[in-house]
Amino acid sequence: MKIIKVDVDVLNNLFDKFDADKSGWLEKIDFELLIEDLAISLELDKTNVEFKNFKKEYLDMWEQVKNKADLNKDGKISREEFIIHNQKIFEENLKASKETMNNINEFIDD
Ligand SMILES: [Ca+2]
Repeated sequence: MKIIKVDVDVLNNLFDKFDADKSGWLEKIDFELLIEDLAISLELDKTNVEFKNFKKEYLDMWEQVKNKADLNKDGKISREEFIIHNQKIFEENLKASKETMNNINEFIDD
């Protein structure tokens, strides 16, 4: 049986992509830059209400991720914190899938 593990190389690449200003940390500014770039590439009007709402939701998401991943509470996510956070999510998802499988298994058994 092959044991699935989270791919650290993929997480490192993701971190580099999210780190829009290449500071070595993930901060709110990175998410702002990403969303601004997205608006430009999609040729969206940045004053558009829908875009503003989308941006707000996106930045709220950053706050939620930050609250969970920023282990030393310095307001930014280091590469290590990013990898730990994603490994945790991966393991939680794996555990949830396993439980679902077990439930289905038991259900069919009965
Ligand atoms: Ca931190």
